[in-house]
Amino acid sequence: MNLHIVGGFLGSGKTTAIIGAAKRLMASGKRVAIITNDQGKYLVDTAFFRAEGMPTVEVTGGCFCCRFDDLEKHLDFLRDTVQPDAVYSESVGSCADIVATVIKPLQALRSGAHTPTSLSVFTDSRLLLMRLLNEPLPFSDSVVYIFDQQIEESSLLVVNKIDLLAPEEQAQIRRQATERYPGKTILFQDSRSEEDVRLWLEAIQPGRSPLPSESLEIDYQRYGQGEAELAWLDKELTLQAPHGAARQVAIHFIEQILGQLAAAQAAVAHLKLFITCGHQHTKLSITASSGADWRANLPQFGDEPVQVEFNARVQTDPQTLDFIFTNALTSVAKITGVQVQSAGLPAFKPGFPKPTHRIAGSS
Ligand SMILES: Nc1nc2c(ncn2[C@@H]2O[C@H](COP(=O)(O)OP(=O)(O)OP(=O)(O)O)[C@@H](O)[C@H]2O)c(=O)[nH]1
Ligand SMILES: [Mg+2]
Repeated sequence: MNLHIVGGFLGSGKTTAIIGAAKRLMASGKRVAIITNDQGKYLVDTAFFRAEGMPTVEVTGGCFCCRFDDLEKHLDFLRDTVQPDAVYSESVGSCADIVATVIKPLQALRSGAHTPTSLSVFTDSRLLLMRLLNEPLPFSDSVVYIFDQQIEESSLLVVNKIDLLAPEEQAQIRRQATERYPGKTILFQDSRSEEDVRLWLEAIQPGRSPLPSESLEIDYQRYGQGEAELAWLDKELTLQAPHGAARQVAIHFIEQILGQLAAAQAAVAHLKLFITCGHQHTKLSITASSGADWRANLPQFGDEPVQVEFNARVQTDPQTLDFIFTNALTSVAKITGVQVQSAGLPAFKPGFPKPTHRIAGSS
């Protein structure tokens, strides 16, 4: 059972790449399983993987590092039930220090029963290019610290969404990243391209890309501060709109949220919606570097109730995020003929990271 750990910042494209890889492997007769991971409880990614027919288990309520025992239990469970050829474990996008707290403990404990095969760290090429050019990212210093630390600890770095850069920017990021990270294997990838996913799968074959041997020297105060500056909200909505109006109502809801977040100067790390209507399902993402093109990904819905799983990871405080969400719901409920219900827990900020194990130094 090959275990591939997939890390990297919120919205960088981890789920997209895993879906592409898993589909490719499943088409060739391989068994694949997924482990999702999140600080929250109702995960859009889990719903999405399951809707794609992929056996998926989840580690919730904290990163793999702080929920290490749950991770091990899930690995045992998958090994004994699904018996997959490959497991993809997607870590929380605000998680760093994976080498010391996940990779090395998996190698060292229980005689390495679940030694990982690979660690890929994803980064959004548009954010990385800004960082390499010393342009400010839309996040606080502590959140940017997490972004940097994730890259720092990688030995296989996937510079993703390369298709969203202009040709001259692509040349620039290839040059700059290669110069800046001489010791790393770097893939410049479009995770929606079958050919690029094939190349990633090749790069994570057993023995192809050695795991990092060096644990980070990381400042947990700054790391914990960055985590605490991101508020998280997970909700489930049911929306009933008059004939033909559901898409417009969904657009109104999202526009309300985005407008209020912008007014509060709350930077979006990732807004994710998994929308189901009858047999139709759609995943919609808005990330730190998205433009306004998200509307194009919303299909016309039928007349059945629209179910929405909603995950928000935003640089603000939980009260503001709750307030904005409630306002948006109220605004939607005022539209004639629309009924909307929501369930889920209040917004929260992740607790200080307390890894179950931490193995420092180099191996
Ligand atoms: N153009 C383009 N879009 C991409 C690529 N990879 C991912 N995306 C889009 O980026 C958005 C976020 O992708 P996800 O795969 O959900 O990102 P993630 O890293 O799993 O996000 P979290 O789980 O929240 O940390 C989605 O709208 C994807 O369709 C890519 O290579 N090119
Ligand atoms: Mg994801």
